[in-house]
Amino acid sequence: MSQLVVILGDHLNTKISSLANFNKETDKVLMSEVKEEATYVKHHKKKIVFVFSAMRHFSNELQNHGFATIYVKYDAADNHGCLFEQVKYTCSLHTFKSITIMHPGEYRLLEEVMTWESKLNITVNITPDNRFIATQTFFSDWADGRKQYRMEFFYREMRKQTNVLMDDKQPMGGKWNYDADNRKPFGKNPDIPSRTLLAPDAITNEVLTLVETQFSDHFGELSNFAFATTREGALGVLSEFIKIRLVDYGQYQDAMLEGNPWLFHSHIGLYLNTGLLMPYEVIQAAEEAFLNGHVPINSAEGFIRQILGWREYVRGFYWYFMPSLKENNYLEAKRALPDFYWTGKTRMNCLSQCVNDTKEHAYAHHIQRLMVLGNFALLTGIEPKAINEWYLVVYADAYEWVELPNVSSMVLFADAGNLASKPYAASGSYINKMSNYCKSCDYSVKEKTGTQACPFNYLYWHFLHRHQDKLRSNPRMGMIYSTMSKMDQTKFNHMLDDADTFLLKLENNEEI
Ligand code: FAD
Ligand code: DLZ
Ligand code: SF4
Repeated sequence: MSQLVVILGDHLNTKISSLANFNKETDKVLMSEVKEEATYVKHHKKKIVFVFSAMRHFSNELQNHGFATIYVKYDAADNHGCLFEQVKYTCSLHTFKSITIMHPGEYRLLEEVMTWESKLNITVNITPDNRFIATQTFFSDWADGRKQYRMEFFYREMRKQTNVLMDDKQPMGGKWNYDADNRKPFGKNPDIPSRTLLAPDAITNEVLTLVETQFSDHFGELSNFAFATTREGALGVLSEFIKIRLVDYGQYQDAMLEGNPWLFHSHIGLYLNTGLLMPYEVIQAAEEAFLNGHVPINSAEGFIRQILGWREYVRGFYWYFMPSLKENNYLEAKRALPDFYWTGKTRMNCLSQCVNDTKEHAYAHHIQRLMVLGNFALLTGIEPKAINEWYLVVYADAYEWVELPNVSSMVLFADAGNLASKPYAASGSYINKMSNYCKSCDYSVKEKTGTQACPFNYLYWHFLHRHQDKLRSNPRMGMIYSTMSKMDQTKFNHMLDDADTFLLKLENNEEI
């Protein structure tokens, strides 16, 4: 009697825990491209191409390694449209003693998988998700009893546990964090290396045609698809990043540039989140580059912190706080999502640039997501469910376990500070300092009031003013509220009026 190992579209690695006890004589793998997973939100077209093509390549790799694999294409006659029906159908054709599946990345799917045993009357083994370094128990042991759950302290524990960038028990270089060196904007005509571009092969071309026809109403552009779709390709992207861009990753981590979202970032989030790359091998590559003297400590540490710190932390945070995490709305935000998040049509150049990058590439880097697109959602009070869904749709690396903590807890402060010590709210001057967007904007970042003034300027004060009951007592907000209380009242009221006018325009779907 054999087992059926169900492999999900984001579990694409031969080292996944569900394959650990696979018997090549008796067992079978099932992978299926199903409508339910491709449309539970209307994912960006490029994300679907990436996932389906990577699934097809991985299934071929498994077969080449002697794993008997049943692969169900999206347009196959026996495609049942959802994972459960596909598993049920497969079980009706073969005799399996048990089903094995690695712990799904999203809560909704875990809940669903947990019903299979009783519905199918067969043992279902859920094996631990080993695409992460920390277990869920490690996170909950760390989190239990804490009043605050700051990433920085979790990250230090992870550094100690893994001995990464450690000199005995001390952090290499003497500091845990080199962020102070990592806030440099670009000068004029910066020399930016090109990102790694991979031409689609025959498998990807077939999927491109499928997505073009079956998902034509989804967001995003399909042209110039250049993501890796195999582990080998993803390792190539990683290696080019370590060789060419990591050296400047640190200093330009927060910088933004019109027409180029890629910059010195690694562009590997989608590969980590589908298993094509594993986090520890990425961290080791960056640590080695530092130890060999190829990159400075601020770049190596800054990059490693994103993966060993933030990525591990948000995944632990998600499972620790779900399902209530999804319901948080501390600031009682209820605005509908403005149309420009889909169309890019707004006179606010920073927003238009970031939406257009997203539409074209299914990618925008962290500061674009946080300090432009997120900042606008925070300041204008967009309803958490609407903006969460947008983020889950538009990025090729988006899965709820990582998207939800970043959007609800980091961007929207919807959990009243479990993740962030204060809201990441900023006026136009931050965007102007870190980008060249303002140079070609219809609005003037220097003006605080009036029809030409940058909307971020008055929206920022409107936000602080309308939420003062909830935010004033926050120790990290004391200085800004003290500045607010010393402001010229006439000018301040003018800003509030301008913000009200702007919000009304937004409400009426007028162009902003
Ligand atoms: P790099 O800047 O090169 O960073 C390296 C890696 O570190 C990333 O690939 C990622 O795996 C990890 N990382 C960095 N920051 C974070 C973070 N805050 N949380 C978790 N991992 C992190 N990341 C996703 O993987 N999926 C998402 O859906 C997602 N949604 C986000 C939404 C918002 C509002 C914000 C502010 C951030 C979001 N992030 C998300 C985190 C981050 O923006 C992306 O991981 C990053 O931009 C991916 O590009 P990169 O691979 O070039 O990253
Ligand atoms: C993202 C995705 C997409 C677009 N399609 C599929 C699919 O057809 N079949 C599948 O097994 N997985 C897919 N995935 C990945 C799942 O949505 C993912 O496993 C869950 O969101 C949990 O992280
Ligand atoms: Fe954005 Fe304001 Fe700068 Fe325009 S002026 S690009 S709206 S920050």
